[in-house]
Amino acid sequence: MKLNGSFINEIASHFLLRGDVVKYYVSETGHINDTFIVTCQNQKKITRYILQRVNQYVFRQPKQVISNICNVTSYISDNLRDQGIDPRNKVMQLIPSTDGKFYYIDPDGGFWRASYYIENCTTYSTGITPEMFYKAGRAFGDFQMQLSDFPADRLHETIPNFHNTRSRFADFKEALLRDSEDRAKRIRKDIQFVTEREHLCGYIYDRLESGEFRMRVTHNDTKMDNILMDADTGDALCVIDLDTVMPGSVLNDFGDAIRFGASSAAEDEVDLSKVYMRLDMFEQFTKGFIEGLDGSLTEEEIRAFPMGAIILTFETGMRFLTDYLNGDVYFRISRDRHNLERARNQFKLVQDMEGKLPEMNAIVEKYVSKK
Ligand code: GN1
Ligand code: MG
Repeated sequence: MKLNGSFINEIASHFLLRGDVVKYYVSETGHINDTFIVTCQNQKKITRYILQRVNQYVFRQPKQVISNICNVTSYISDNLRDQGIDPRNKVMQLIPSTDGKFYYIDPDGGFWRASYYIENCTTYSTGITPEMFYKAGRAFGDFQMQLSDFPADRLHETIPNFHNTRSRFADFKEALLRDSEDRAKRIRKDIQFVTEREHLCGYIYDRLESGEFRMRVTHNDTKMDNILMDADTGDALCVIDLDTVMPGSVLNDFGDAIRFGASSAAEDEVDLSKVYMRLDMFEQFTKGFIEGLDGSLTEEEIRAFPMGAIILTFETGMRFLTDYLNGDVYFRISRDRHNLERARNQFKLVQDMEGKLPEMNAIVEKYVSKK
């Protein structure tokens, strides 16, 4: 079905929104779900909302995603209220549907949800300053802290083995073996880059299994554009995109944030001479993240931050390459070789981080004693 104005109106009418839709636009950030920012008017009052169609190829059990979000957001909101803090604008809030659920399934089977749009905020993919990145570190650290006592058994695993790098490697090998689009012959070097690094794949999971790293409740998608920053003060207000909140290692959140935010270039920059990791950004995020986690990190976890950054970047590059081999079925692309370009960009970053490992280690060592 075509997603035109009247269709969006129809979807909106199934949620308890104030007023009628007067306009909407499509948000281009995010590679997975379809996102619409809709403006509603009730007499003179204007309210904006986010309508999202959940990608059901990626999220096979979308109701479980909704259940996780409701659990997590109400838990954090209650805690904030207990501390005398108003949770509005600090925690994302789903809006009920007219039949008392938090989702609506359209006649084509499309799975929709609605939430408030937090006004006067900006998200950043590029142009991030070290100061902003420090604030993002605090916000992601703080987010994890707020969930430190959350009963993990109440969470569904919305995407099984999401950050299990070993299982991501197995997916890559399977895609390579199938080579359904006959693309492998063009990317021998990229394939070699991945296979040479198979030994990295167990780094985080082995330590989680042995108990060396604590199993925590983590966000798992800590891209900089998943934080709303106050447009006036630049303060980090609210962590969004809670679709993948699941048990995991602290390194998932640390590493993914560095992969995206400490890179000198966008995730799909094709001029690889522009792609490297900025140590000043690495340091600022590390500082903020450790402060946000407020003494709950172990020395082993902090010392593993640099490897976490390398592994999460490697894993993401491998996921892009896997999707390229599979014919671009997972990540949304806007040009033919987009996933291949993204993969090469991530591999360039991995290489650069490998070279900067001693400097990264020296930075985290400074903070081990301050934790
Ligand atoms: C996807 O939806 P978005 O763009 O925030 C992906 C992340 C990747 C990221 C790479 C559910 O996140 O895991 O790191 O793209 N989300 C899912 O940009 O797979
Ligand atoms: Mg996401």
